[in-house]
Amino acid sequence: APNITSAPTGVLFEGDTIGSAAKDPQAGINAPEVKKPREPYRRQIVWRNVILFIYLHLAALYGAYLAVTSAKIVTTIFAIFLYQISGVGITGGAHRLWAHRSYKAKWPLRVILMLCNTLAFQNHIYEWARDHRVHHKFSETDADPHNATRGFFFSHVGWLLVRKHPDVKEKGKGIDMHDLEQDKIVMFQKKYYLILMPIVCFLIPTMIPVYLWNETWSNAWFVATLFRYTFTLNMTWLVNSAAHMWGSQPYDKHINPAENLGVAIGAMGEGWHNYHHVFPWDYKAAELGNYRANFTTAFIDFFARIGWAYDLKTVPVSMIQRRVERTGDGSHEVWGWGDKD
Ligand code: ST9
Ligand code: ZN
Ligand code: ZN
Repeated sequence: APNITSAPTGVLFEGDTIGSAAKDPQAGINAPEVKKPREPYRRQIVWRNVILFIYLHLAALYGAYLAVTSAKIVTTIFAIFLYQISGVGITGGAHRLWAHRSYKAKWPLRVILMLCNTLAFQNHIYEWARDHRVHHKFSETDADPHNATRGFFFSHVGWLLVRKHPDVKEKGKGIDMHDLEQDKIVMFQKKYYLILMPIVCFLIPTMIPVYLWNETWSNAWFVATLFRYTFTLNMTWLVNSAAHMWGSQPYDKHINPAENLGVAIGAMGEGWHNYHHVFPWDYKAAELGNYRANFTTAFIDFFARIGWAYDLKTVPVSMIQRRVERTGDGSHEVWGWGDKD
């Protein structure tokens, strides 16, 4: 007879279970289904990622050194330019357009954003947006992929070096992704990501300096490609780490995300993170529309002017005001209510 053990009560169970009936062909069809107690969460390091990220950061340091000692100035300018446009592929694309649907974009703009996004190599849009929706819905819990309550390192990069907490996958299942499944450009990128990403993020940025202005392969690889890529990654990660720890909370003092000017500058407008967690559907990802450290908003506004971006969503001032008064930490500038927007 199959050895059926009854699990102690009060333990968590795995959703789909491999009961003894499934494992043991001899088990009678009437054998009660046995649920296996879920293993307690144990951090599982992915060494491949640890090694790749160590290489990347050492190479980026070397790239920074080459940028000041031997690279042509145009190569450094090119690297900064790539940081900006790949940044927009994340902020204006994966984040504000696809993860939050805070505005709509016609297909030519979506193609541009998809290519800029591929240049940033932060996983394909579908995966990025799924993780990000889970991050907002289950913020600062085990289901949050970069749960900031696990510390600066984990929320910055550590979460990319270990297997995800089972809650991320479990709760993430409930996230509705059908809107992105309907977007042909997103699904195209997803399908061909392993071909597109190496070409757009690594190959072309290395070849352009060599063939267009006779840069050395080494300077092109370390400055325009690896330094630029690693720098952009870190600016992005600061939103998850620094902006979930340091700054003021004018809109909601009960949550960790904060208003952080430094992060806003480096992340092209994504450092106004207290506001963003309270009003995630605002296409500005910030209260003020005056481009204060918010290049992404200027970018979207430009495309709105030529009609490629439309249905830009914002929040009525009165709604912000009520929220500031109810849950803010008191740091909001009270003057100026009159001239918002
Ligand atoms: C990178 C991403 O850097 C950075 C994102 C930052 C986000 C910032 C947000 C802040 C706001 C915006 C600010 C923008 C600022 C920009 C400034 C620019 C200047 N839901 O992942 P797997 C399930 S990437 C539902 O393999 P493991 C699912 O079934 C850097 N389900 O888990 C999945 O299968 P499939 C480059 C989920 O094995 C299955 O689990 N990339 C969810 O635990 C397995 O998923 C890398 O380094 C979910 N959320 O591995 C790669 N998640 O996908 C790093 C999972 O087929 N990643 N499931 O449906 C990896 O190697 C692995 O993911 C892992 C975990 C080792 C971390
Ligand atoms: Zn956040
Ligand atoms: Zn967001």
